Amino acid sequence: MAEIHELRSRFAAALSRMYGREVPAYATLVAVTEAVNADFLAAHPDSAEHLGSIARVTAERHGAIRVGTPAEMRDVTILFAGFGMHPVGFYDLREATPPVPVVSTAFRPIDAGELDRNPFRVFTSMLTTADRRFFDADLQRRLEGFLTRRRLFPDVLLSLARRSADDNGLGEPDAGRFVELATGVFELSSEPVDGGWYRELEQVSAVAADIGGVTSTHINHLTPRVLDIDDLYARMQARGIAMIDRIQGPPRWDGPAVLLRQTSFRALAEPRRFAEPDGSISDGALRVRFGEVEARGIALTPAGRELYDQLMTADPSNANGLWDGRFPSTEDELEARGMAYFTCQDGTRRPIVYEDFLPRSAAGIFRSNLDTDTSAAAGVAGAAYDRGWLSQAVGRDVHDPYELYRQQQELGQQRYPGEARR
Ligand code: OOG
Ligand code: NI
Repeated sequence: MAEIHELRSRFAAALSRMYGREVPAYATLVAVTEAVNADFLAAHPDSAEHLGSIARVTAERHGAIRVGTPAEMRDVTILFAGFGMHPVGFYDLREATPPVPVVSTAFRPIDAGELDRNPFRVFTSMLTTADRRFFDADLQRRLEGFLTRRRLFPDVLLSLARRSADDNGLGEPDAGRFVELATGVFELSSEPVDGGWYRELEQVSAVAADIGGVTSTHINHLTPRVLDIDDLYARMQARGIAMIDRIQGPPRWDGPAVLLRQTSFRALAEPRRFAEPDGSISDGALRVRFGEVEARGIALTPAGRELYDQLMTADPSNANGLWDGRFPSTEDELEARGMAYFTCQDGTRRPIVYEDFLPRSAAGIFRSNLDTDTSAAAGVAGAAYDRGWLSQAVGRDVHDPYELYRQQQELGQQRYPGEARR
């Protein structure tokens, strides 16, 4: 019997192997990440594992996929539940500048033990086809028609996933079959792309073409975790790999690592065949897949997050030094001001790692494989999507991340009474 966490580890490892084969720059990224982590561990043996064991950090990955409809989102929910990954958080990337016409959630383990065993997560976005600021009624109808006709996940895969979720794992050979089928659905298809349809969508929105212009989905990046992202960024550039122009998230500073810092390399053009309106097949290229790397810090409470958001608006790279003096510069101060979550382990205070994403960074990362931005029509009402709507759509409660961190903190305090606070 392979338990659910073992299935999740095998799934993450299989995706990483597949992606390394297909996107060589990703294999380089993983190799450089491992080198940076080894050097960091050697230089800081006492603190390197403060935010997670080196074993966890080495295996840690997140991926991203994009789907087109609530029904596809529901199937994704069933599939990932089979790996012990559940929807957490709601991200509305339509609010970013420039906007991205999707709403998103992250599928991940939700309890501390499962996160420790393997924290694999997948950022999952759904195209907002009903939003008139991006899609007129005719295009909405044709897009939804196209999307309803495709099937991303075979029934046999979804029934294995249901069984795994019910029984907390699968016996062999079903376990192997489940991991193999699940990995296969996220492989890039070699089917010719309908050129006319793809280009029509691209005119309106490159994201719409990426999602709704093809009959399958694919993993569009995988992200290893690094202990020093500034060092990683410099080493990748030194190897001649074109990175996006900055590291997203909190600025580099001497205080505690909070939330999430991320950066990526741009997607490279990959050969793709196109079926043309006259029936011919032509050779072309699409820039679909990229690589990303991230450094994770402490999870902030709503109060901490509010201060973080204020500072990010006022002084995103700490160029004016606004962070110094205003944002807590030690874990003691974070705890005293109620701005971050902590738990207790063997009688000592341990920070709770941020397991989620940041909408502003996500919108920036999203554009790593898009050549053009989408603009929202002015003076047109948008479609309402929120966490409640998404819960309805997927038939499952989409968890509130703050609630999960708070529970994790309380559990720690119960296990080590009186030692949660120093
Ligand atoms: C998702 C981008 C968001 C992150 O790490 O913030 C993301 C996408 O490009 O589909 O993965
Ligand atoms: Ni990502």
